[in-house]
Amino acid sequence: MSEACRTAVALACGRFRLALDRPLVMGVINVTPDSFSERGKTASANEAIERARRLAGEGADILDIGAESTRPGAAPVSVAIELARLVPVLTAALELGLPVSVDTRRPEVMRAVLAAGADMINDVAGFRAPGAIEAVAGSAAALCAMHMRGEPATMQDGPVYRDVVRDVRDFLFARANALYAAGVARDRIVLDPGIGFGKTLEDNLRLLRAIERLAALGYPVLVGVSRKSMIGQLTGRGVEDRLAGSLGAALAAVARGARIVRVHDVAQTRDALAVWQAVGAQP
Ligand code: HH2
Repeated sequence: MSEACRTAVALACGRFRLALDRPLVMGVINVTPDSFSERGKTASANEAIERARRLAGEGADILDIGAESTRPGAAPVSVAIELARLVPVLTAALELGLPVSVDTRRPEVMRAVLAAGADMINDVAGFRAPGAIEAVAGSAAALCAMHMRGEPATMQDGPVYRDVVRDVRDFLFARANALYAAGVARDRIVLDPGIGFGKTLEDNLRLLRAIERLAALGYPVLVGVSRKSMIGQLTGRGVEDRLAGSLGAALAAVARGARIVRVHDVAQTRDALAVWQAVGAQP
């Protein structure tokens, strides 16, 4: 496959085909007791289902349900716990009439949630676990392959790159090729530079500035920067107070070519994008 600039026009996403002619908003639903963005708050299944309904009402284009915290230093959970947390929320979310993604690194979990009807698998490890590609290839789900250096427990221990943009782009291109070689149609693949996953503030900024180079691989680029520590570093704000900074980051990412933004604040992000697009659409 060449690196020719093909522009992705639609994403095949399980039961749905999503047009990519405007930026899409993916709403985050954590079913974890230790998510970095909502630390200290326990998200029970009922609370997560309530949140899924609210984000659907706010206009989310995709819901992304995760049951394993990937915050720096987070400990892994067992497959059984991950599935027990995920399945009730997934089952309810699938009734809402929009695509539902599951954020997981585990092939066993991927198989189970695909059997339960998930429309998308979002893997922060880029489908590198043994058996991950086999678990997803035969489905109709969209697949988001994210770049992460190392493991969540250690990823922030002195990240070093030769050239962060080139390293991340080469990694994502290799993951897309591995998926394609396993029979995954190109219009099911999404790539994500993994903001905050084993990267310094400068690395994150370089990657955001280079989204166009990543998009030139021919796949839609997803960016998740909502409430992350990068926003805290740039604004001096705590996690609860990063909405404005997150909106700035989402607009900057979309302006550079991101097609999907993964956010906690769906209504506010949609408003910001609506205004930005209206201005941008004028000659
Ligand atoms: N970031 C997080 C989790 N999953 N998936 C993709 N594709 N891109 C991201 O940037 C990304 C992701 C971390 O954010 P959050 O879900 O808010 O925190 P936690 O993993 O601690 O629940």
